[in-house]
Amino acid sequence: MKKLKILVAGHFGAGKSTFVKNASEKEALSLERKTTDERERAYKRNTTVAMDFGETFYEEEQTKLAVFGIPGQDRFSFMWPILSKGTDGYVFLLDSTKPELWDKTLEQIRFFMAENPAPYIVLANKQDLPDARSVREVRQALDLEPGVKVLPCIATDKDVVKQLLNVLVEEVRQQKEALVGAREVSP
Ligand SMILES: Nc1nc2c(ncn2[C@@H]2O[C@H](COP(=O)(O)OP(=O)(O)O)[C@@H](O)[C@H]2O)c(=O)[nH]1
Ligand SMILES: [Mg+2]
Repeated sequence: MKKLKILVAGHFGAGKSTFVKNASEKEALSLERKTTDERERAYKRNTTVAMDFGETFYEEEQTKLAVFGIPGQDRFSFMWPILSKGTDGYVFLLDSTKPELWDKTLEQIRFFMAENPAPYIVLANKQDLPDARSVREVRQALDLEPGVKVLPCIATDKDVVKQLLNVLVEEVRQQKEALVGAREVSP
C-alpha cells in the first residue's frame, strides 16, 4: 500500500486539531495541554504541543494518508522542520473570521515552501460562522499565485474534511505524474 504524508498547518486556533481529528478514520492522537499563555487562554483552553496525528485512506487508490498537525504557536516552531520532513502535501488553514491572523498562516506557507516544497491547498476555515470572510477575500489578502487552490472549509464537518483531503491528494498525484513525465522526455 502506498503512503502519503500530509501536514496540516495554520495559525493558532485556525482549526488544525479539529481538521486532523475529522480526517482520521480511528481516534486521532492529540497532544493537547492546557494553554499556559494568558492571552491565548482567553480564546481557548487547550493547545497542541508537539503535534496532532491521524490516519485515513484515499478511496480511489490504495493509499494510506498519515495526517500530522503542527503546533501553531511560534514558541513551538522548532518542531516545524522536523515535522516537514517527507511531507507529500500541505493543508494551510486559517480562521475566516480572523483576518488579523491570516499573516501567520502566510508566514507558514513561506516557511514550509522554503523548507520542503510540496503541493498545498489553502483552506478558509469556519465558513459556517456568520462573520466568515469569503474565499475571494482570503485569496486577495494572501496574494497567492493564481494556480494555488484556496477553498472553503468547515473543519467540524467530517465529509467536508474528507473531500478536501481528496482534492489535495489529487494535486499530489498530478505533480508526481508531471515529474515522471518530465523525466521520460528528458534525454
Ligand atoms: N464554527 C466552527 N468552529 C471551528 C471550526 N473548526 C474549528 N473550530 C473551533 O475553533 C477552535 C480552535 O480549533 P482547533 O482545532 O483547536 O485549532 P488549532 O489551534 O489550529 O488546533 C475550537 O473551538 C474548534 O472547535 C469550523 O469549521 N467551524
Ligand atoms: Mg491544535
